[in-house]
Amino acid sequence: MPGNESGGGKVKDIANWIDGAPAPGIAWFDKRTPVDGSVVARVAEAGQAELDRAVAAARRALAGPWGRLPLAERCAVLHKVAAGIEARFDEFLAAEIQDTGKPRSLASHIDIPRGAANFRVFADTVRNVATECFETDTPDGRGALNYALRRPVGVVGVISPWNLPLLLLTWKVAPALACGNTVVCKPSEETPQTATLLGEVMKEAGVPDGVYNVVHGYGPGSAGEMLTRHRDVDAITFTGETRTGTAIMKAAAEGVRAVSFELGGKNPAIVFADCDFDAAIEGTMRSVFANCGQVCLGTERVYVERPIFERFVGALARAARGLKLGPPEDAATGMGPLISEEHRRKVLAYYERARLEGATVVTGGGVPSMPGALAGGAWVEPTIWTGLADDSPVNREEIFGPCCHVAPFDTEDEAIARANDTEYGLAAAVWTTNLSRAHRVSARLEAGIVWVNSWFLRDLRTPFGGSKHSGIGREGGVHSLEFYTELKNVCIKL
Ligand code: NAD
Ligand code: 6OD
Repeated sequence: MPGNESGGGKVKDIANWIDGAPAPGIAWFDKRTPVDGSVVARVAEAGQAELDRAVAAARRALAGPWGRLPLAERCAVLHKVAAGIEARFDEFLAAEIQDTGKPRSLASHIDIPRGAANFRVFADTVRNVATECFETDTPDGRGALNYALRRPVGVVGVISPWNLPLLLLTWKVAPALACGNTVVCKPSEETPQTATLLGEVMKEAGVPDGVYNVVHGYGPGSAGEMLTRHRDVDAITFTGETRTGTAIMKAAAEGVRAVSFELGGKNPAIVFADCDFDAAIEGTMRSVFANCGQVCLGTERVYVERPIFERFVGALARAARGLKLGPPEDAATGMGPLISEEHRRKVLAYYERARLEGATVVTGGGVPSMPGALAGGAWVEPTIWTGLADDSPVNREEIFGPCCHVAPFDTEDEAIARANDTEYGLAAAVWTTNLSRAHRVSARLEAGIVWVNSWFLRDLRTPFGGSKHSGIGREGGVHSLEFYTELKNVCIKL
């Protein structure tokens, strides 16, 4: 990406957030917006000293003000955090849009509202969960009571990616805090802004200093890796690539720290001939192209029952060609750029690979011609292929771009077998009007979530996570408590 400087706008300084205040780092790194490649912020990179300070502050707050706050008050403060995000909605929106380049319509309907919703849901969840109690027989006949108490795990390291920055950060921070933990967060280097802004909101809402800390920087050899190796961090929750999860798991093994992982996917959509055709096209458009294809739940593999295959491919391609690429603020924009020039190189390598393997490029396959300053951005064309083998890397590896391969199938068994033939197991979409088939297929798909006649329809009380290489554990609703609390058994002899 050309080295535009600021694109005429003001370059902000984004600090770490440690012990309730902005904190400098050991160096500054540039954040460029993928819309036109211009520098929009200088970000303070945390070193070991900043990390030590953040972890120490989190440890103090755990034993002190946060740990001693009654549950009802803790939950009330988290409701204030949700209200605080809403009060500064436009600032969060502007920061998220600048960091990611995503359309305003998307960020204002999903990313920022979910930031607030995550705090409300988990504040309410922890207040309404009971633990078990057993009446135990004893030889003297007086008996005993065995009951369980939930206690916070301690200082939690939160490492988050760039695709839905505030949504995915708060999806971890909210349950962690609701359960009484304190956190040190390492947001993606690509999307630093909203994490620091959230620090200000925490302070305004009355969250004690040290409960929420942010260290900025990169992964290996930088703040990310330092956080995973820090001996005073009790547990690590991570969303990102499977390869990164493997590295983090190795680091967490030192010190026997628990991990919760939400990792990559290569998710299938299965479209049966009995589907509501228009709904399937609309849903598949979203599951392939929303957020420029940078959603872990996106369906890069689409299997369509043969009788409607040609019609489906034609309709999907027409809709994809109708997507307007443009700046985030433009109401007509249907798709923004990829997150960075580096990520564009990765996605374009798959576009080239598909071409070399002889795919039929139904639409897209390249770089669009963008006007003016936008030419410096990380744009790619929405792309649809047919004709590749199931074992092509294009069909096996997560591309994380606005693209899918569409293949015909003949039987239900075949569709399920091909959908499951992947090392990942995060999500799947099924399009059918046959209720029995919907149940049957959902039960057999190897995925953490199966959407039938929908996609990314979320209820935050449900278990969320991936099987196989797509993750470890489940978060969401009461399931988050399984990671963010330790159960303690108390046995009282009567
Ligand atoms: P990434 O793994 O490259 O980075 C995620 C975070 O980890 C960043 O903050 C990064 O700085 C940090 N990091 C990188 N290497 C590290 C290391 N060795 N030690 C500690 N921290 C390290 O992922 P990304 O490119 O930011 O995000 C895209 C990926 O995330 C995709 O694979 C996508 O499928 C996945 N994802 C999964 C879910 C889910 O719920 N399963 C949700 C969103 C994204
Ligand atoms: O909706 C959620 O809670 C969630 N974790 C979504 C993940 C999206 C992945 O890109």
